[in-house]
Amino acid sequence: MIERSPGNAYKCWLTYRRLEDEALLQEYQGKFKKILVAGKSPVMISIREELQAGLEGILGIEAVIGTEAPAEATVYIMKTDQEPVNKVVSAEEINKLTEEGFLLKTAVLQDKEVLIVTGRSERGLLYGTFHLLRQLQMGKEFSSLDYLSNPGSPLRMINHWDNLDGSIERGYAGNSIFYEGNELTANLERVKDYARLVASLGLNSVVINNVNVHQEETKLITDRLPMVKTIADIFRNYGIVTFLSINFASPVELGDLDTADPLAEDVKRWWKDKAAEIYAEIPDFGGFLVKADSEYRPGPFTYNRDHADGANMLAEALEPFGGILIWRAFVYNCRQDWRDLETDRAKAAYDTFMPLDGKFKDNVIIQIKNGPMDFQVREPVSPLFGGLKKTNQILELQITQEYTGQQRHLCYLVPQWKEILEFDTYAEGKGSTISKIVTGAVIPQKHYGFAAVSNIGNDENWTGHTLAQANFYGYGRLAWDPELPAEEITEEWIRLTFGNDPDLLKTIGKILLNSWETYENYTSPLGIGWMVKPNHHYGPDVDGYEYSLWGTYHRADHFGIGVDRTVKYGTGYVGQYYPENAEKYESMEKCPEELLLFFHRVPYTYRLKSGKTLIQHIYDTHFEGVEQVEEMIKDWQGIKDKIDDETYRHVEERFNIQLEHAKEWRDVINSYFYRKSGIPDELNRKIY
Ligand code: GCV
Repeated sequence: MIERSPGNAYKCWLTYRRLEDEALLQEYQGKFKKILVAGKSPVMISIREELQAGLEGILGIEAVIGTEAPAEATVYIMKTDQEPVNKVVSAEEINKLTEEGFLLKTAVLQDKEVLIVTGRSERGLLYGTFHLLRQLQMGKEFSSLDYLSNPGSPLRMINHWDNLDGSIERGYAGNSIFYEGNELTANLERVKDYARLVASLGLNSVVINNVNVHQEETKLITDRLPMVKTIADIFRNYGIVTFLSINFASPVELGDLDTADPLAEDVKRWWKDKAAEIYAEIPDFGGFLVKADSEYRPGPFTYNRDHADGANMLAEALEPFGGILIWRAFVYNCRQDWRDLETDRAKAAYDTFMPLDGKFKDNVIIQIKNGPMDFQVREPVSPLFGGLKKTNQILELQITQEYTGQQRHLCYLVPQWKEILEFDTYAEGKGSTISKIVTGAVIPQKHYGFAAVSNIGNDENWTGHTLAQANFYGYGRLAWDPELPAEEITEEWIRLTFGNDPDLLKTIGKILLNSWETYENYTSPLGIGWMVKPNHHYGPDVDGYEYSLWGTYHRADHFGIGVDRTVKYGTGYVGQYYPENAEKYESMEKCPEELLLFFHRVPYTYRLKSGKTLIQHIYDTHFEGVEQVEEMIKDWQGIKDKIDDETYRHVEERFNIQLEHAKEWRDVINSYFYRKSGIPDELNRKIY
């Protein structure tokens, strides 16, 4: 049985377990005894602490780590311009390094072979150190090393939907790690551990409060600023920049003005003063994130102004301090009449923001959810990506599993994110993938990158379901390098979390990599989404959103199901894509089948490429999904002896819940469609 003492789930992928391979252990022990970490700044201290902990855990040694070269140092962690590393790093290598990148290489210094971790900035060194520890933990080769890595995007961000009372909107892993009862948590050690997890993945920005900014959170920019400062001080030591979500109506809600009109001079002045006050306390403050005119949040529409007016006013206040203003594109009419067949929520963001392309200041970024609706298990990619050509844009993903099983079900999202990243927008011809857009390679942008809604809470294991830690890990790795294959990320996570045993790699890898498809199979079919229970979004309720205000309809009747979004006959949403994609989506035959019901209204008797009718496909996938969960449980049972008891039991428990709830999904969905269509299952299975 593998040693993984109780409480290790807390350490996530930074468990720093002792290497199993004796020979390797001895070889490494020799190599990592004496280390130079050149510098005494807070980030360099973090590097030193991390190394100490990592080497003690992985190698069982207490390394000598000096700020000046200890005699016979074999590892040097210093910037490219520092002696003696500057002697062995070439100009070419330095040129290849971007501000936050790192280089790990073996070199000969004073006749000795040494390992160098270098970069242009302390952040680069921090990321290089975490990479080094990862390699050690995975038992990688350290001779003739020459590995240079730069992050693909400058902005690699986490958004917390934490409220000051300690609750988390769409949080499934306990309460906030930051706040309790409208005060800062007493457990700042945990905030530091969180910063370590974030930095270990190369993530560099965190928004510390919910985009729905209520009364208490509005005060974060005034009375409660000291709380922000405390968090920012911890984050800074790990190279993390702190951002706040703000309430657009703050000047009114805080009682200072009677308007929040973005063009009013006193409003502009108010925000400028606030920005100055924040930067006086937190000089490296990142900026604001804003949800405006969305789901009852205030915004510029109240004053007959547009979103460029709103965003630019705030951006101007932040500009003198180098701050950025992130403005969410999640704007739609959340009071739609379900009888209104013209309005299509999917079109809303594009319709709102396209006319404003080129009107935003260059420190404004539009944050766009991956799909046009809201983080469903499957959606097409938002046409705003690459649609906007003169506007900074970042991708917003959701790590927290709001619609994907709420961390009770396993739904590993890296494969979904990879599909999104590989989607070709054709914005500048073939190859204009999302991955290239978020790394600034398609459209000229000053700011680009990633944001994702956190799945972290104060549960011992951070994520509720221990295997959901892989989602946070996977997001971080993709934000660093969106080209990384899903399989590689998955393998890394398993090695770091559970060890290097090939059985574990194979079995947990299979479980994780199939879990998204499994979840999709037993929930809502072919891209239609929204068959969840309203409000809390857990469990099946096919018509839960059908006659409501939210613009989320499947339009099922006894002939068929789906929304016609074609240009020719439907809502016209398809026309928001570049022609190469529009042509595909417009046609029922060419439309990727996994999105068929998103784009088309399809009769139950329609034959899919598999030769099956739509109705038979719905029945089959739902039976299959449950069988896949059963198989997942068997696979997990097969590695019982290789997982510590606590983790084994915890995951098994969640899997059993998942199985019960998958059956519920299967039966509700199949019965619904059987009753609507009257068409029996060809295999005569039990449908109620
Ligand atoms: C933070 C969905 C969620 C809301 C969330 C909103 C958003 O509607 O259900 O909880 O609010 O998205 O992204 O702003």
